[in-house]
Amino acid sequence: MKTKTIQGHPFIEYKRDFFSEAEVTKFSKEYLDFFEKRRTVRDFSNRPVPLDAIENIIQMASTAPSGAHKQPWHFCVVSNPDLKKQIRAAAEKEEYDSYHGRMNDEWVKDLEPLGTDWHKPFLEIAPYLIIVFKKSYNVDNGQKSQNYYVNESVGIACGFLLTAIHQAGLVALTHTPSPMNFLSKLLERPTNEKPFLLVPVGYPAEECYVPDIKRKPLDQVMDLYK
Ligand code: IYR
Repeated sequence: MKTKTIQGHPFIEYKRDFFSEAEVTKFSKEYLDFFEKRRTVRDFSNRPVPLDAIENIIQMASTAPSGAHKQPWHFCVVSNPDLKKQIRAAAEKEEYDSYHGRMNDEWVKDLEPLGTDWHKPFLEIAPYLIIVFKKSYNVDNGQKSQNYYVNESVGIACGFLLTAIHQAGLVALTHTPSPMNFLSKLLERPTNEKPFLLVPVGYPAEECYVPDIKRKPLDQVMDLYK
């Protein structure tokens, strides 16, 4: 393996397998078709999922790029039924308030096609809840250090997480209970960590329904500047 030194730091040569233009087009289309099948799911099965799979999925999420390679994320994996019950109760309390006055009329109307309300049974039914925390800064041996582009970095890691879940043959929900600070308390997280996203993961229920909604076509999400 070829190596060199830049600004006093070691670099290693990086090579990828070469794919032709035809292969690149074919692979990207296959990937598109596969990800067109991803749906956000609210009807979960309680069927067990191997912990190994969850660990692989989180390791995959942790391959995401991040500001100055600080990897400013932490993933809490909850399978304990009592803890899931407490998380559900706290989330439903916040969501009840959100649906009864905290969200404005336009917001509530925009959610109607998704069929959501303040009830969150999936928080107890899904075998695993992955709670993603962002680390606004680090504390190592009492020493504080900075992180950079934390929201961008953790957002990308969550994208990788959802990708890995779909690849594994499982389903997920990007749940956004608001406010989320009850998660810091229940999971006893340090003050440099803030909850970012709650992702129930599992198999879909045998009878699982998703809203009949369409994604924007390419011409509505892309402009080409040639
Ligand atoms: N946090 C609420 C409302 C909600 C918000 C978004 I953005 C959604 O895509 C769906 C629901 C809830 O989780 O029910």
